[in-house]
Amino acid sequence: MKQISAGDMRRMLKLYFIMGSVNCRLTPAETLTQAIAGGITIFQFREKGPDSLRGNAAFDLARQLQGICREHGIPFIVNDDVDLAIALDADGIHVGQEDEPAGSIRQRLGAHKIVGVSAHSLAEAKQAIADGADYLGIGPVYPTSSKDDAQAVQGTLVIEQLRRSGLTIPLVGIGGITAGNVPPVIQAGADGVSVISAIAAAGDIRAAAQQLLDATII
Ligand code: TZP
Ligand code: MG
Repeated sequence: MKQISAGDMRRMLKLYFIMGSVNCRLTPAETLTQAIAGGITIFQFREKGPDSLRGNAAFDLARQLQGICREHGIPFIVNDDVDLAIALDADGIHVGQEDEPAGSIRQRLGAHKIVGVSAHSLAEAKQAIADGADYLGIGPVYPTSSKDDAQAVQGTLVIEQLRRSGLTIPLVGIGGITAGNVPPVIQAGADGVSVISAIAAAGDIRAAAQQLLDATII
């Protein structure tokens, strides 16, 4: 099977929902179901933090959420854990700079799985592309309380810099994104936005996702 096309990847990245059990107000399954009803286009399972599930409990939750994604044709991506992605036959993996390098992940997963990489500079972006990444996550664009070890807030500067440098790889902005601050991220050159709290912690999850998706159309 061949690598996903940039066009398909771009369409998938429009509204990228990320969460784990610690991010949810409702159950993760209910949260994901409502987010899908609201129009998310891809999902990442990110079970992280001091109170997160471990071992079998994390695996069982991942499998449950993958099942929901499959029912609705939503790509299911695993954060960090390549072994979990392989065990579940997930659609792909997302890694940061401190995780297994994308090149070795690509070799382990094969061409047809989605590989996403977090990048914070032009140099990191170029390296990820050379390693075979399908898309990049760029941020934090705005202040976020969902990631303890987040790097400095960068606004839309790095996204603009990557596009000005001629990089055409699909990319999403991440960090503190809400329906109200989406437009500058897309105008800077992102193909979509990636959010945790704006959906997972929303009072009306479905409406929140709908508003975010609408905001990406500029
Ligand atoms: N990477 C950079 S910022 C961030 C991650 C995982 C957290 C995004 O969460 P939120 O709640 O959308 O700011
Ligand atoms: Mg990571």
